[in-house]
Amino acid sequence: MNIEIYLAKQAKKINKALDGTLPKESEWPQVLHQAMRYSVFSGGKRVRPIFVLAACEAVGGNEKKALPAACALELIHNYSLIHDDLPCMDDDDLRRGQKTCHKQFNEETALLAGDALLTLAFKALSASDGVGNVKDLERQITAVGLIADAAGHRGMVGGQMVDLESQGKEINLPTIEYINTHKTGALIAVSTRVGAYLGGGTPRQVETLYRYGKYVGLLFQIVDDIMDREGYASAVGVPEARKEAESLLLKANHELKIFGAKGKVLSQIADFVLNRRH
Ligand code: GRG
Repeated sequence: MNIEIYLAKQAKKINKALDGTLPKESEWPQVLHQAMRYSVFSGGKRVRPIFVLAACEAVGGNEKKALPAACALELIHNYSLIHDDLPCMDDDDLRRGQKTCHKQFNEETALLAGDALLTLAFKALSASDGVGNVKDLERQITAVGLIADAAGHRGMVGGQMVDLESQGKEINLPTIEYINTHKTGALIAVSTRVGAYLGGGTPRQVETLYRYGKYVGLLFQIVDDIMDREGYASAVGVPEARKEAESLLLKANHELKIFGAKGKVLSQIADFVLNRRH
């Protein structure tokens, strides 16, 4: 299977589900809904939802059960990008090659669009269409908690806080690792974790794919740092960062062994993350 074709097909499916989840632009207050849609449909790669669906597939699960969580992870990711771009954070004018939300609309609207996307993520997680029975419902409720943990103060928001506190200071490697595993890594790791869990995976399968997700999440951030000559790559140097990335890829692929042929897609996605150019 050609991985690029697979990724494009999955992204299309996720975009369709996101379109059905997001409010229509014509709904009042229009400007809020326009800002939410403007940011979500500005060309993201859909990495996190693709991981959710691929992990579900690896455990032989029904994709329908994981699709609401896939959308939720992408909505949370987009809220984080909108807030990250605000003047009080990174103060960026461009995101994905187009105006950031607060530049296209205004700061107040961007702040609220981010808030609304985060809230909508949890509404999406409560969707009942993927639920077949009480056991599915139990898994769905547990997944809400896992995603909240990954997105919140012990996850992405915590990582962002430490990143902010570290600005302009010399930071040590453990702090960089904390930032990487929390700010970016937590959402990616929870993607494979809940994908496997909602797909009906056994505890061993879920834990294994969670470890895979942690390795790939770190790999994703290190590759990003190498491209931008920032964070980990600037602390240890590009050759060392590249070596670490390759070692993470091996560790991630090692975790997939128990899945045999069913782990092939996840292995190809990990290769793609290492070799990506944007
Ligand atoms: C403001 C609460 C809050 C959190 C912000 C994730 C994050 C925390 C900030 C993003 C900053 C950043 C550019 C990190 C580098 C790695 C990264 C997460 C890149 C963006 O993710 P992609 O490549 O983006 O998946 P697309 O555009 O494809 O969706």
